[in-house]
Amino acid sequence: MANLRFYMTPGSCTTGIHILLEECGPVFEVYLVNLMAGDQHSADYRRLNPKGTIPTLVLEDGTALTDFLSISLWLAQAYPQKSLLSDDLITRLKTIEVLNYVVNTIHGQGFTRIFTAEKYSEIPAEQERVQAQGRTLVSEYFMLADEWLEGGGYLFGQFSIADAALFYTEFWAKHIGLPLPSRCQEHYRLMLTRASVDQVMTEEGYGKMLSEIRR
Ligand SMILES: N[C@@H](CCC(=O)N[C@@H](CS)C(=O)NCC(=O)O)C(=O)O
Repeated sequence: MANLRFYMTPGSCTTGIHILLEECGPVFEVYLVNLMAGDQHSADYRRLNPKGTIPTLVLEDGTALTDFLSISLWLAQAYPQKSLLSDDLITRLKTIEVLNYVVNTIHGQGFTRIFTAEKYSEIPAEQERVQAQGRTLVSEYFMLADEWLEGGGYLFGQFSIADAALFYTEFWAKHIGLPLPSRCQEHYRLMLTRASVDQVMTEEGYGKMLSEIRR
């Protein structure tokens, strides 16, 4: 049977899926997608993922899953012993709600403005405004995540697919010097204590920075 094939870019949203893959432990092959070079637009990649986005996970039977939600739900189902998603229906649904918010709102509405302002305007002065708006939005969006972390620790008592998603956005905030609200900061630190996160950050080239990024 073929291995899983994981299409990723270090330091991108695929970091969250990379963490979940390490938590689950399957053998998988890594394919680096160089976004700056435009690999995501190549004909070969578009055949797998017509949206031209990462992550993509190709399953053993050749099925390509092409977004964070579907891949993380597949991993949670395929490795039930890892308890990445609660057995309780309402907690499951709430986990999916939060994950969706992180990926589509914090990332999709907020960070996308900061990292890809050129998609919003071709005019440099306007791009600066779009980035500033992105920073304001991300700060607002994190306030809601901070409320969800009221009890401290992980979002839903134990580590879940939503924590992996929240982590990559927290890492981005730290990376661009955007202050995290206190509970998100604690959640970020907690995530950095996990062996899978340590391994992934090292493999993705942030090993030398680990002491710095723990702050
Ligand atoms: N909703 C998508 C978002 C994925 C996404 O936007 N990924 C970014 C990288 S973090 C990307 O592929 N960008 C490609 C581009 O900007 O051309 C998902 O859940 O996977």
